[in-house]
Amino acid sequence: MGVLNVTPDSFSDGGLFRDPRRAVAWGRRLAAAGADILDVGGESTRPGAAPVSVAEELDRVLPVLEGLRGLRDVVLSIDTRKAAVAREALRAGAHLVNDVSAFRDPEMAGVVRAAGAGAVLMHMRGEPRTMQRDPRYDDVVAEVCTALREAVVRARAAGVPEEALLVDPGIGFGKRLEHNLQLLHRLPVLRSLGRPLCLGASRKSFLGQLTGEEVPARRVPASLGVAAWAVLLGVEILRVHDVPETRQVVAAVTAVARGRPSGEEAGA
Ligand code: HH2
Repeated sequence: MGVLNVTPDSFSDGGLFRDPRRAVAWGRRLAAAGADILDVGGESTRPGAAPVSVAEELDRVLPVLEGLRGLRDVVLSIDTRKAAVAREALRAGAHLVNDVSAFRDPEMAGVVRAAGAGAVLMHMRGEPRTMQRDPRYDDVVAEVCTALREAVVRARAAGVPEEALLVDPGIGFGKRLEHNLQLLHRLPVLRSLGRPLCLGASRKSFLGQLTGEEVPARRVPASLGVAAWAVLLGVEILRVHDVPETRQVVAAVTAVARGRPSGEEAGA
């Protein structure tokens, strides 16, 4: 999943793609570099980010989705917490709703159901503006797992089929360094949810804490290391800024884990 933020303030690519033509061109490049999904977002959810109105968010994302619809073999995802934004984005060609609040908007499940779309349910404790103010857990992995299990149950009760749902532990969303590391270390526990896993660790600040690298765009090596770890532990969707680099990692790591090149039968 390639990240395509059409925002002035995203932590890594903020301001790069305010012109929809540049955003569409970048989306095409990500797709050509091997992204299966393009995740278009019009609201930054970085710690401390200010909320954006529905009108402003739609103004940012609709021209980009319209410019990208029809790209062959690419799933278009809308990264939003607002049902009103998701509804219009699905009409404009999106197939998947990536909701960092896991359907807190009471109308979101209905919008996803009506469109027959897929959805990523991500764990976030609190709100972006305040979520990094001293988050605490007794057992972060168990608590994230329980919250995601409940989110899946609620979505199903609202009529969204289970097959349409993916889950994401929400690295950096209401979590300190040790929480992020525990979640990554114990990723297989999340497999008990029985849904495909999505993970967004790319360039995030915990990698800056670990490496001392303050510039997000220079955290690519650390991001790739985490991508390799996640693939080996069975994560199906990696949400990343650096698509060609991550593709290389996935190709190498999956072949080594398999012990043979792709396409060859076992024992060949
Ligand atoms: N992280 C961000 C945004 N959306 N969605 C999922 N499913 N998982 C994530 O970890 C995730 C996400 C934050 O990163 P980014 O979009 O690069 O920055 P910003 O929120 O500043 O726009």
